[in-house]
Amino acid sequence: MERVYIGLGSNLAKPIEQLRAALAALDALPHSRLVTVSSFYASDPLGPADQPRYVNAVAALDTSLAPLPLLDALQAIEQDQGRQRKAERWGPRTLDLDILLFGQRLIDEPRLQVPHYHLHARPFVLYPLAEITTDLQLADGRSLSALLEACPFRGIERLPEQ
Ligand code: A4P
Ligand code: MG
Repeated sequence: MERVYIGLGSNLAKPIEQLRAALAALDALPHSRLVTVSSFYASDPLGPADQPRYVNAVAALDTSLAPLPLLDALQAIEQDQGRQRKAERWGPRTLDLDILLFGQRLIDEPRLQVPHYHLHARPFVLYPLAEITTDLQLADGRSLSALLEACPFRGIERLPEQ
């Protein structure tokens, strides 16, 4: 089993329910076990400003799936929850599931880059990740605490227990 961190995000069609449904689907994945989930956070949209705020969270999953089969499974969950892929970058979506970290792997394939390329710039990823880990070192040598220091807690808000 390897420990994988997955970022969840939604800003359409009842985001909190979208995240809850996604967590149930993650828990039901074969060869996998959902270990922990962070609090849910409301966050200002990154990208086009004319879209609703997001709800974000990070989940820890232990899995023996290989990276690409896991990506396929995550994309199937996104599709099941009505995700429509549009040309607009960073536009609104019912559900986005990103592989943030996959054990200590460095992956650079056409369909998958891990660690997630933009994790360092996203408070709605770093702060929930910090909530469910301690002393996290990324496979590329960066430490989560250094990334947090460079990324202020701004534009996000921890939601009360769901
Ligand atoms: N892909 C490559 N690496 C990965 C990875 N580590 N995890 C590829 C998941 N997918 C990965 O993603 C496009 C392709 O990225 C996939 O087919 C996969 O092969 P997508 O989900 O189809 O498209 P996207 O999500 O619109 O593109 P992108 O650039 O990945 O967007 P992001 O980075 O996911 O950003 N604001 C707030 N507040 N909260 C958010 O959660 N999310 C986004 C989307 C924009 N603004 C946001 C939020
Ligand atoms: Mg994505």
